[in-house]
Amino acid sequence: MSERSTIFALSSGRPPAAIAVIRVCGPAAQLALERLTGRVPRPRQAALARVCDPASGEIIDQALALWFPGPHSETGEDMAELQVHGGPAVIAAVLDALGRVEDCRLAEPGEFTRRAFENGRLDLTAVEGLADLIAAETSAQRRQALRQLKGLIGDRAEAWRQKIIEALALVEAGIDFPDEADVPKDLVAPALGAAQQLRGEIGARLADGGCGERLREGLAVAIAGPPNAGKSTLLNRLARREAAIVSPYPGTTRDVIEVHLDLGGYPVMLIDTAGIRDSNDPVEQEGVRRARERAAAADLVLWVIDASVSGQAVEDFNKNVDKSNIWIVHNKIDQVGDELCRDDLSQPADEALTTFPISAILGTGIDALVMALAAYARDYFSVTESALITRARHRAALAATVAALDRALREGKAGREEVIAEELRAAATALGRLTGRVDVEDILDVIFRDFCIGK
Ligand SMILES: Nc1nc2c(ncn2[C@@H]2O[C@H](COP(=O)(O)OP(=O)(O)OP(=O)(O)O)[C@@H](O)[C@H]2O)c(=O)[nH]1
Ligand SMILES: [Mg+2]
Repeated sequence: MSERSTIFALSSGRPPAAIAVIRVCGPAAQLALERLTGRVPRPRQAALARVCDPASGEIIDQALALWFPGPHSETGEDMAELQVHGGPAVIAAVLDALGRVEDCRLAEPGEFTRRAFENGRLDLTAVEGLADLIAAETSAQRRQALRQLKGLIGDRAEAWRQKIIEALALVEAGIDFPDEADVPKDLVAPALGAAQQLRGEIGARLADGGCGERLREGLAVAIAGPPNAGKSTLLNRLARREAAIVSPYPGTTRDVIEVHLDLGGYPVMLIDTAGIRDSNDPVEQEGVRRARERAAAADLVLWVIDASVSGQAVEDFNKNVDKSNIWIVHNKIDQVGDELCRDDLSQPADEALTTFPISAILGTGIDALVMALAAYARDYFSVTESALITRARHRAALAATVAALDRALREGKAGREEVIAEELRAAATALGRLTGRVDVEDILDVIFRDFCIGK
């Protein structure tokens, strides 16, 4: 530990701001405080401090200084914090002065959190929860991230791992006493019983429809339909900004355009796509291919048709899509007479389809559509409060655990203890990877790289 360098960084947001928080972590944190402020405040108590350049003695700023001696700090190491005035020149001068203290250097992205992980203050799922909390854009995302940070999946995985290790110990005890004929069977049966129960528990968690991951990324709502129906106008209206180009020429949108929305506290990713039609233009063809692909993969499709043009049908882009996941949006109702509009909408071609009459240009009917979308998101996410899995990484680790438990169970009571033990060990290792207890060096860089500097 003594060889460790001391890191520092601006931990608060982009300057200028009223206050900027600069954190220092590592063995030389105390020295850095002494050099810059002349003293070390009492642990965990804010103290007024004059921050000076150690070389020239020039006063840089009047600040608040805090001292968190390890191991009872966020990272588990000695930490100092300076709350200075948030101007770029003040921050630059303090960082420059810190850089001249022996063994101190600027932190890499996520390096504070990485130290907290290495010192056992956070497990890997909590680290991911922390990253999600910083990135959370809606209240539902914030709640999910906080649950994960506080150990919802990490603690559960660790408890499962302990049970597997207990089962493994039973089987291994059986292997150690091969001469006493009765012992192994007596030990293996309860071990397999425990494995069976765990397999059921973890399997149930895997069968959650992926809503935890969806909450991180947002519910995918694709806007699709024939060219010129007003899809991009609708996207802009819902996003309340000009995110997509609108023009009177059919075939305007080519690329897929994504906009993140907060609908009643739930995250929705709205996807505008190219108008679907046959075309000779290779660029448009590619746009149409992507449009079909995104619509087929979306949770909900808003199929937009021009109400002033008759005979526009809904494309059967995916036979597996549930009808309730396609809503028909009759746009441009400002262009049709009252009567025609009412006739059209009271007799939808397919009774099973939900329809919304709107004018994307005037905003007519948009409130009803937004309310329906918010209700859809709320229903979709109503089960997420109990969702454990928020990332593909978690899903893969739990699936590997279940697969290993299945192999152990297949071996059965009459099976070879060595094989059962081996599979139980594999199950425990898969769970250990989830929380970062075993050989995860390869994924650490990937996880911490997503953090900002100063966290
Ligand atoms: N009158 C009227 N015109 C609209 C309405 N919504 C869109 N438009 C017009 O319809 C034309 C096409 O609109 P876009 O939003 O570009 O249509 P699109 O479906 O995205 O078209 P592509 O990207 O080519 O597939 C533009 O001239 C819009 O101004 C509406 O509610 N009423
Ligand atoms: Mg468009």
